[in-house]
Amino acid sequence: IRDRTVLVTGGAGFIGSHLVDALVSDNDVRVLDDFSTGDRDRVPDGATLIEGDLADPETLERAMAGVDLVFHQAAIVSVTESVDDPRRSHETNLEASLRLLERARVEDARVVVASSAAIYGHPDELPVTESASTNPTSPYGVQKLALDQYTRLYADLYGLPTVALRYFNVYGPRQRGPYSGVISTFLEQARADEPITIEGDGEQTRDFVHVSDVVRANLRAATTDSVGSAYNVGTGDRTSIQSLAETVRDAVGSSSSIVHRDPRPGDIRHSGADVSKAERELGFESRIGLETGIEALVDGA
Ligand code: UD2
Repeated sequence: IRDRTVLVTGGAGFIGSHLVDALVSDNDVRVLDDFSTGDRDRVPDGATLIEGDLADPETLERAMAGVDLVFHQAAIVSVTESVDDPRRSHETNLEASLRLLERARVEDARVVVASSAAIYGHPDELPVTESASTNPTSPYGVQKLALDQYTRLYADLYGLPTVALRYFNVYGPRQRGPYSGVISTFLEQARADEPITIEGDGEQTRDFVHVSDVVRANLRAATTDSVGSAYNVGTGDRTSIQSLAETVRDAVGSSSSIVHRDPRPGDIRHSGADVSKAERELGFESRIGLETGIEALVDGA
């Protein structure tokens, strides 16, 4: 992608900032972020920063003025927070997002939206295809499901070029904070030679996809002719949390023990993407396997 005016909402966050890095040299990039979880240092000099809340209509309008393309990554990503305060996360994750889609109509901009595997809830079958039933188990999942559906509907009803990307478990550099995901937690524990804490028996599985692959999926979605669709973004491989704990410990060369705590209430047992639709229609395939990705993390920061 070149010579476009691009808005990345949540552009100072984990996934958004990697996207900004991929775009900034060839495009006019705007970052909209309120730094609630994002980091100021991640906004490169070449990008224009719009500091503010996505849920503030004036800020949104300013950020959207004249854009060709939007990567909508901003959200309250904590599932727990959404359970504690459904209306607050609804406001950002759904209401503000809907306003963003409305502004995109005005600007005639393409929108690529961050959807989530959370929309599937406990999957009926594995791997999960895009046509699987959707039974989210959290307000966060309900909000992402509604956003995912609105994204399609805006293509159907108004001809807006939209794509929804249903992220599975994304990991990579810059992921941190209290709700940042099991890989960053295990990595921290292993580095400190503290016990690695598995919730439950560790036999639960996830599809871990590296953030650089997620960036490539977004770039594909920005140019595809297959608009009005949703795509799983994962690797197609599932890894148990037990085996993840061992892989992280070995990669770090840590003397951490691996301990078990109570299972997380409502935890999804197994999650894994069927990625054939993304392969077929977006030409997207993940490139970084879990061990490679973890080794890179260990060698990195
Ligand atoms: C992921 C997404 C979430 C939502 C959800 C949908 C991340 C960070 N979160 O949540 O946004 O889309 O999928 O289902 O990608 N675990 C441990 N020890 C720890 C931390 C976690 O054993 O210290 C386990 C946890 O119980 C779970 C697994 O690791 O079984 C993954 O946990 P997570 O919080 O990284 O991600 P998940 O799948 O709950």
